[in-house]
Amino acid sequence: MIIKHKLRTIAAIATPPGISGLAVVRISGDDAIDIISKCFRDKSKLENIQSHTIIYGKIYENDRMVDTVTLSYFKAPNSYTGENVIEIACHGGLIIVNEILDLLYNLGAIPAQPGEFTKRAFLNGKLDLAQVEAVADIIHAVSVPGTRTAARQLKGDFTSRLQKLRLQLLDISGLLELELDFAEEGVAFVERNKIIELIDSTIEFCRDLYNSYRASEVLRSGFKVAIAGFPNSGKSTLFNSILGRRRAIVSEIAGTTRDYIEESLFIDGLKIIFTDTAGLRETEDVIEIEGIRLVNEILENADMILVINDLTYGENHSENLVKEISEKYPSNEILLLQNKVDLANIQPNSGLAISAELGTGIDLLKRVISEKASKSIERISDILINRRHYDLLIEAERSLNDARNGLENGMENELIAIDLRKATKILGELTGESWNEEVLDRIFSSFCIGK
Ligand SMILES: Nc1nc2c(ncn2[C@@H]2O[C@H](COP(=O)(O)OP(=O)(O)OP(=O)(O)O)[C@@H](O)[C@H]2O)c(=O)[nH]1
Ligand SMILES: [Mg+2]
Repeated sequence: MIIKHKLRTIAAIATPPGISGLAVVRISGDDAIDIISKCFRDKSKLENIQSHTIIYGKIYENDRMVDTVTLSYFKAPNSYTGENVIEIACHGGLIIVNEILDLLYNLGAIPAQPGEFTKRAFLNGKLDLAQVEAVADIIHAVSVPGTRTAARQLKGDFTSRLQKLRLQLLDISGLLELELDFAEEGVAFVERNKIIELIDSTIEFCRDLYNSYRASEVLRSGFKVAIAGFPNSGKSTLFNSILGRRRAIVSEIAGTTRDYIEESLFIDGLKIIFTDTAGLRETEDVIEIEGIRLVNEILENADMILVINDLTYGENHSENLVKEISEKYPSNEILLLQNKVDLANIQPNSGLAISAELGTGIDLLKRVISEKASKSIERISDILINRRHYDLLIEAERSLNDARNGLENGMENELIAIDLRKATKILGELTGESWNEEVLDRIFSSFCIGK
């Protein structure tokens, strides 16, 4: 049950700073109309304003006209936040929009915190938590499919699906508890195999979702490709060749790259993040040691690792390195690249032959990467799973398994019902049926001001 909070009226700029045709200042709260009426000339228009209409007028600071604006009015509860909301569309740029905002503060509004408009929408029951997270994902989206998934999530289909499962679990817990009252008569209100069926389908629901975590991360932030290999194998040359510009320093001195360099490209609508790393070797150089330590972190977080072999030393020169990396990061896609094919007099049997220097094989490599990236998002369902969801789903699965084992081992109804109710509560946290301030703070800290 969400308690309606009485909160002060907030204001913020909702558009990005900089030169633009228009900018929007948003104000939300009980006093929105009152505050605007103190600086908007054409009072009669404002007094008669209808919800979901736009009026044109002028904003004044005392007797000085600040700007000509349009006001869009959304009367509570039919607004984004569920409160009275006015959006002031003024001229863009840095000066006017800030003057209007300062004016609103002087007249009684307070600065909105990051995501506070959306937080109020949640507190007023306009959006559930999964929808709130979808809003953040839409704003930060780096891929077309990611935006589409977030838009589906915003529509609320996921919430309805989840809600249905939760209600079924709650019904069953209720029936199991009811059976206790009739224990002496030995009445069973619900068949055991029906309960197991429902538990199994809920477990599958959880698994499907948490298995799409990696795909969701790719849609949310990009497909990460790390370039690794021995020093001088041509990693930085390849990095530059993929980007089509000279971004990293290339030299014939082994150990040129120390710190890692990250750049991204959009290939077929997906953001691909490439990272050039320090060459892997035994070294005494402290900076290089630190660079190599970072390589491990990068490889661990990568979706795909390109291991570059210098073909002039033979095609099996990096064999042990590939083996070591595959064993260390078994879930990562690993691709061996045989570089410097222009210098070597051999056509390798393993890996993809390229010349980072001359650009040979780079288009094919990009195609392979793009295919792997597309494949990695196949598992996506109707919600972008984030770390919070992932942890909750694992926890819910655990409780459901406990309930399932309990049923199979003839455990008492009461204990099974406890596990089922626990799973229901955890699943409820996904959409915010149950929530606490700490969870909300964490979610909204990633929002921008004005949203
Ligand atoms: N002929 C030829 N030379 C290449 C090719 N790729 C890289 N090189 C040369 O190999 C040397 C090393 O290249 P880098 O790209 O700096 O190698 P790296 O793997 O980044 O090296 P570190 O940063 O030291 O680990 C440079 O002199 C490059 O010009 C290639 O495909 N063909
Ligand atoms: Mg380098």
